[in-house]
Amino acid sequence: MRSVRFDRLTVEITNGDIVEQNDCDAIVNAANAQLRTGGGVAGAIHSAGDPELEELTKPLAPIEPGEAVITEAPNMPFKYVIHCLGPVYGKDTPSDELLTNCYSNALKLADEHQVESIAFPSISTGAFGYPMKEAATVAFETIKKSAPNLRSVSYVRFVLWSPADYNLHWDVLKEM
Ligand code: AR6
Repeated sequence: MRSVRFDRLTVEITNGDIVEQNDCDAIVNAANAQLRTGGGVAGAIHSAGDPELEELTKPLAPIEPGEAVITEAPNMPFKYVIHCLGPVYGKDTPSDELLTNCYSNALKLADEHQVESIAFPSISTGAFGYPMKEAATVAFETIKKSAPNLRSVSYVRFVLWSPADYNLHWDVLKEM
């Protein structure tokens, strides 16, 4: 794990599985518009919890690219799951603006719910095809820009699925 500080916010990166970040108050889902289970992160989160999670998300769907909604986290060690719909790269445009909205909306929702620590996956970089380095730049720039406005959130963990993704994210983060 490596970390940097933006104002009073600590941003840490780690290699691992989003559903194993048991010490965080909230985790973020790289969701689909229907807020159902799926592949990748959405599949992992919905199978880690129980079917009640889909019952909680159903009335909130569908959501638009860039939007974020919050639910409790039934049978998981977190207080909340924040579900974000990332842009399909090059199809939902402008993709960089929509990805920015995901991170800023998720952080705002977390802060409104008195979340202190939150774990993000790399939204849109799997099934939705966003190039990893560009996505990392958008993510960290948005987190840095949001930092001065956060009252409750003091810790952000960025969880990368592979060592290669972790290294690439550190290359981007250390330049900030
Ligand atoms: N923990 C952390 N990161 C993960 C995990 C995990 N358990 N699993 C995959 N990743 P994706 P998207 C990485 O496809 O691109 C779903 O089917 C993965 O390597 O989960 O936003 C939904 O239903 C990649 O870097 O999300 C949607 O339809 C990143 O997490 C669609 O995919 C995001 O991959 C959303 O696509």
